[in-house]
Amino acid sequence: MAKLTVPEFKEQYKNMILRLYAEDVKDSDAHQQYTALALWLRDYYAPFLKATRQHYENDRVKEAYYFAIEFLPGRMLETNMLNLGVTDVVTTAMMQMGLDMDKVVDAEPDPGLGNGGLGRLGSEFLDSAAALHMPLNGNGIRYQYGLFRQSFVNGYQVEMPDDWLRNGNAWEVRKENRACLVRFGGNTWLAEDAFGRLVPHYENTTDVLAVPYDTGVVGYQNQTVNTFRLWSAELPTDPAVTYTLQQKEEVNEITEILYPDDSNYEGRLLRLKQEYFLVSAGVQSIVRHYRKHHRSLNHMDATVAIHINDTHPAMAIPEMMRILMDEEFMSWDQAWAITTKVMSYTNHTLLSESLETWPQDMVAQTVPRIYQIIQEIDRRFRELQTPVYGADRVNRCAPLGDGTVRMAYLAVIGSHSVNGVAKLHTELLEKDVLKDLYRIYPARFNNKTNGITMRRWLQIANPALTHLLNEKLNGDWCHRPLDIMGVQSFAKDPTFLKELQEVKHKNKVALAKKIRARENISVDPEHAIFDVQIKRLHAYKRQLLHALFIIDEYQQIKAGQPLSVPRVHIFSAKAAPSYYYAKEIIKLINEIANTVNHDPAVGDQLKVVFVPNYGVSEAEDMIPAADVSEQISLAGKEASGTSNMKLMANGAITLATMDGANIEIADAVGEDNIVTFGMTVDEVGAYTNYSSQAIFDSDKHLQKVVNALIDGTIPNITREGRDIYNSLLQYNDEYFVLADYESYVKAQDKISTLYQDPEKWYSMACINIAKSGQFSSDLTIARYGDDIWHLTRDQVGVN
Ligand code: GPQ
Repeated sequence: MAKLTVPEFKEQYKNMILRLYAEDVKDSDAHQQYTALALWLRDYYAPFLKATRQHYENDRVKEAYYFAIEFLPGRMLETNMLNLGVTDVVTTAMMQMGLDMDKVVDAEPDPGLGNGGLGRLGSEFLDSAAALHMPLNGNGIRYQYGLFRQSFVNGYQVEMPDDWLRNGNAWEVRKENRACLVRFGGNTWLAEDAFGRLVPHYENTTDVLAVPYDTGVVGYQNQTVNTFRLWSAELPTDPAVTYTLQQKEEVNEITEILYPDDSNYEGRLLRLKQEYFLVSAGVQSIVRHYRKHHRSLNHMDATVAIHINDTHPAMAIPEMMRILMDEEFMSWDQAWAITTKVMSYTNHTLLSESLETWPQDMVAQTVPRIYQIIQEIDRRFRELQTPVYGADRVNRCAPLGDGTVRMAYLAVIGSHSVNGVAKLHTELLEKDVLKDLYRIYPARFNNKTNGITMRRWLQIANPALTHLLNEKLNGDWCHRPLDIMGVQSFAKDPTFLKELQEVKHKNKVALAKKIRARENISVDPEHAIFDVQIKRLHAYKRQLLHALFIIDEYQQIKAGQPLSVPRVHIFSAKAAPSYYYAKEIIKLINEIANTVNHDPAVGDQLKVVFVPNYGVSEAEDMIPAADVSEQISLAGKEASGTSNMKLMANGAITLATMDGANIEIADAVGEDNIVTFGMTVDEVGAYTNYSSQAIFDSDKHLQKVVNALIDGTIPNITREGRDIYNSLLQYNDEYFVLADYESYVKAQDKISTLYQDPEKWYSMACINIAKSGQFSSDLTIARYGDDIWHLTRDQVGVN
């Protein structure tokens, strides 16, 4: 293709604005400018999308489908321009036309179709797969309302609906011709047909039309464009079928909202319907597509892989069995052999409250045929395994138990591969959460440590650092992430370290400006450490530990001892609307901020900012400006974490417990380039008689800090302060905040000391950047493709 020129682009863009809005560019507003640019980009990659699709089909390339109830794609305008290699031409042309590119970028809604790390990981994987020319498709739900928009009123979280589709979505294409029917409820029974085959009969079902909306996933400058498909629930168009008003509502609500709960299982009927809706539509469309090119389904695993991202889509297993048996007339054994070869599963948690278990009667009523199949999976599992492993073990890990369907067990039994998301996490799955199934199927278990896409987190979010890396590195680090390692040779080069410091400074100035404009808080980018904790608000992630330390610093200042280095503590986090305790922590931090930021005795020494409405775009603003990355979960609770990797790649120093992927970060950078503290998993496990009260009683300093929750030091937290105080003392501090406090303070002191030696600090930052390449999701997804799905792909440096 001939290289696009600035005049050509201007011409085409003006035409696009004219066709869409019958206006001149100069009269258009930012949203129109954004939409026209997005549609122009869509036109631009359409031939690549078509060619990619044709290549996969004509060459019978094996394709994988990543099923997930959440995705967090982030804004797509800038990444698509980058990936199509048109950023320079477009930005130059837009500037020449007098348009403000920042406003155009900001006009794009950030699709909040996920809660946090789980959804974001899915989107990073799609980006990386396309970059490697790997045939991976996304399959999810097109929620009409994304994750709530968060604001604060009097320090309390307020949730507002996220009507992200209000102005349409320029990237998606509705494909009504690819719709499927999904059946819910009613009765089902098996009866012989004219050929003597047992086939299911249905009565009184509610049928829902699943309509797909497809978005292109543009590969990095490689002409690959994969498909990201989101399903929307609608009323079927068959005029013979009538629906009551209530049924109509029931259909429409299936894809209306995303459940705003992160890592917390809630057994609500609507969620169960969402899960089945996603898998039924997805599996049906995969089988239908496969059928176009193949006579028999016997070798489906040679060209199809289905990935179950956490247990939410685990009903893909019985749904595949249903289609193969009921519609393709296969025997159970034939169908099971194919299903288990096609399916694979990732677990993302160690928390017992996140493990899905659906009441059996709810499943039986909502998806009766699927329930029958799960019963048969359970029966056969018990029959086969009890003689070998004994009734006790088999009872503990069968799909049905305690009146529930145990989704994680179903997922393991019906898949050929089960992976955790960090080394420690996989080990703990094998040793603890899934130990009985590990005993039965050891070969299925494997680790795939999470990763991040350097395109969004460096090339888009941090142009200054990208520029510096481009200048210093000979290799093509954008295609070969491990080549970032090359900057390590500058770790002792004072000129480079100065340049790195200037990059960080520039990013801190930019963030300070945004914080000033949006939150009306002045922070000092010149002298202060930007200490950042951004992630969902969860007791196990211990934002409280960080908050207590701020109280500690405040008390120190009030006692007349200035801090050795000024600090800006930056938080950003949404709490599930029903998570009372997490919301109390938000209120606490906001009131600490209020007190500290307005106390003249404090001045610029200490500032606290809680950036509202955390999402992908907010992360892109904060991560490049961070000096310190707070990864302080209680050891054994965070499966992996991924903000730890993004912050490291941007030169922040990690302040961490030995949890999740922090351990692998520590191994990569070495102990001199990370600050770790706190109990290890083994120490937590061995701590059988923990008494937070005893720790409190023996530590005067800690008493003063914790008492600030209830003694009026922080105003306006009478109720919250008391509840949090009680959680720490009366309820024995479930997440060992007090046990780790002293070691956390020491670690923070170490941070302050290190920061005062800029050469040392930026040398550490340099090593962190250098070692971040191994956490590229390009490498991670290549491993999924090689070990689990067996896909073809382009090379991605060494792996
Ligand atoms: N994670 Cl089970 C979520 O974001 N939501 C969930 O519902 C579950 C897990 C996270 C997990 O907490 C992080 O440690 C991981 O880094 C992330 O998934 C991606 O694997």
